[in-house]
Amino acid sequence: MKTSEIMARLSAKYGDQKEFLQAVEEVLVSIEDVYNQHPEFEAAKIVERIVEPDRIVTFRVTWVDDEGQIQVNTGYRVQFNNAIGPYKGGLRFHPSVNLSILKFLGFEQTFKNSLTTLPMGGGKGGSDFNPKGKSDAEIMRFCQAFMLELWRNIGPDMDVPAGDIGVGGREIGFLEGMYKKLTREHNGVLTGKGLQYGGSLIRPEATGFGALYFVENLLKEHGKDIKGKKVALSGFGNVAWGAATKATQLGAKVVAISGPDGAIYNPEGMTQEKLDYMLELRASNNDVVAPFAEKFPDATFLPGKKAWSVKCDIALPCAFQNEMSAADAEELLANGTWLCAEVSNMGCQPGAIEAFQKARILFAPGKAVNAGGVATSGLEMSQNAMHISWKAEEVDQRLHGIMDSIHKACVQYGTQPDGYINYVKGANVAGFMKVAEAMLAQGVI
Ligand code: 2IT
Repeated sequence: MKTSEIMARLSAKYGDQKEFLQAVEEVLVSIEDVYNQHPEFEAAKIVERIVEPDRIVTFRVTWVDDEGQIQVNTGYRVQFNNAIGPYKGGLRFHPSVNLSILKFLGFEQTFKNSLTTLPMGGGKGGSDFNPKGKSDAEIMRFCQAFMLELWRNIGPDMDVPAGDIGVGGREIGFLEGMYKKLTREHNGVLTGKGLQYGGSLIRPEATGFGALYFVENLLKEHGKDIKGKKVALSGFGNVAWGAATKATQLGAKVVAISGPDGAIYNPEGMTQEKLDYMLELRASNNDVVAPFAEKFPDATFLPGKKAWSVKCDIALPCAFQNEMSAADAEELLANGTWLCAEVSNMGCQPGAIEAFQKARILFAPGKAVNAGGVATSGLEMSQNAMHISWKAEEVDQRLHGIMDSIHKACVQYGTQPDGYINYVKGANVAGFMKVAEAMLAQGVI
């Protein structure tokens, strides 16, 4: 297998799918030499097969807004690969959603889910619907219309969607309600459900908590400790909140957070009141962090700035794909940052990763760092299948164990001859091997 040849073929076919091509190239570059030591992979055309989703479902979503106007959106479900378990992955509701983004996310999800140690395949879906400024009733009608089409394609042993950007507990509730109405089955077909109807404790916190458990492992591996370290993070959604909460609990100081309108310089770190306010801001649906500085006088609003302009030890992008550019990375490096852990999916542009790796600082990719979210979804599936619910401590302990094993797998497959751990390579190779071997075992399908 030659990455350049596969990429040339994919570019000719999907030239406009920039994010998808970016995600594929990152994985292929990492796995190329290991792959070529396995002639059985080459003979079975594993790479050619793994870069094509099993199938893509596209549908029209028609709904009526509060003014009585008919609105039309596009819905998708990309069922990428089910070699190791049912398709599993979130739904994203955001105006930027298109096939390139959902294919990149579904592709990443396949390897991420493989890393979790749980039997889950990869999928992703969503819509170009923009939840910003919509009333609860509009959100409900949209979710119902979306499920009216999606329901035939999902099932607890077939495909289990969850949340992603723009889809949280409220949306999962409306989606579950319509699924139940249509099928008359309450079977755990979605994860991220409310606790009253089959949800798992710790699921809302899991992505951010898991990321910090991964960071703890990474620091320990390098003889370091998180206590007293300065953390900068982006985003003020559920994931950023979970990361800020756990970082603070572990003794780090979250000195910067950023949203679309600018950054907050927060030299005193977080308090419970500030963490709660992060959630409040998010619920307001206004997409701004500026009010944070008005409410807390020890914090300063830096209009139009990113969190990366604040001096920190650890950078945690928690917002969106490609949110960190090479220039951002250079700014962090110049300020002495020595660890960057991607919490968002593909949060760093290739130039940023290159800059971090060239500077030999610690860098870990999203598919390893943020896998705690989907792993806890997997634990929600297990609880639903057994018709039981575990205590928070039990879920947290399992999440901890899973993040430990993901870190271990990265070290096993990513340690370079000079001792530097290439976590990108480690995560990609470890995630790939399991899926490839499962595909091989299952024949030509
Ligand atoms: O990117 C992700 O891993 C998620 N949005 C969570 C997916 C899930 O099925 O919980």
